[in-house]
Amino acid sequence: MELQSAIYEHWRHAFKLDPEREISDERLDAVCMSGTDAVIVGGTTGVTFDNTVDLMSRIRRYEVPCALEVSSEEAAVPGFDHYFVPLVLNTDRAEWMAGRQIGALRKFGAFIPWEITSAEGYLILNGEAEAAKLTGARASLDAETVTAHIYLADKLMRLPIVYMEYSGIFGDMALVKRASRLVSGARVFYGGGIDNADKARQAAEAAHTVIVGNAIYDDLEAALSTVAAVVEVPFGR
Ligand code: 1GP
Repeated sequence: MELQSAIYEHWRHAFKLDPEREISDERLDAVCMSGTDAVIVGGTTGVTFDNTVDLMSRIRRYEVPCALEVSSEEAAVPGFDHYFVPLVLNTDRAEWMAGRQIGALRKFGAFIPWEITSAEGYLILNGEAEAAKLTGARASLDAETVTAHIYLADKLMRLPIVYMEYSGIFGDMALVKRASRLVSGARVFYGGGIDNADKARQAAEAAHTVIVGNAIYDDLEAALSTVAAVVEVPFGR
């Protein structure tokens, strides 16, 4: 199976929408028509089959590629262009790295559209993020330990994506840039605290793919400005 041709290979910018949060048709229209490369549906808590189907069917009115980050087996909804399965790498709680995934695969493994499904090696680097609390992530890692996690994800496990997650705060771009230089096969996704064009530009210089979440709900105009900001930056390792 060839993962290199996966649709996310050329994504520079993506918006992440949380099925648990309300979004008006007007706002959703602005997000889907923004010129972003993709819309990712995902959230840490309160993601259900019903609210995921509902959001997917609304996004489906647009041409923008739409992916689901599957964080619970109940919310695995058919009909997306791509599926991401997060594996949290910096937690001691094995259930978040392989436990829950194994439980879901025991039941649904034979029915999963593998050609459009990819693992994401998550490094959760903001201890205050919901996802860090939920998974018990060890978020305060020094640069050497982050590097070791990148080796683990990219070289040993050959995961197609390393997701450096700072959700809620703007992260350490030097660290993200270093990760992007280290990887040989993986794409580095960056998400966290991007709420203006300048931060988007900095993230675009550091990561392959820049993901904007909260700003959609907090300041839509600023969120929309991140699309052009990211697209203008050529990514150079
Ligand atoms: C969340 O990485 C995304 O999973 C985006 O983070 O919500 O802070 O933009 P923000």
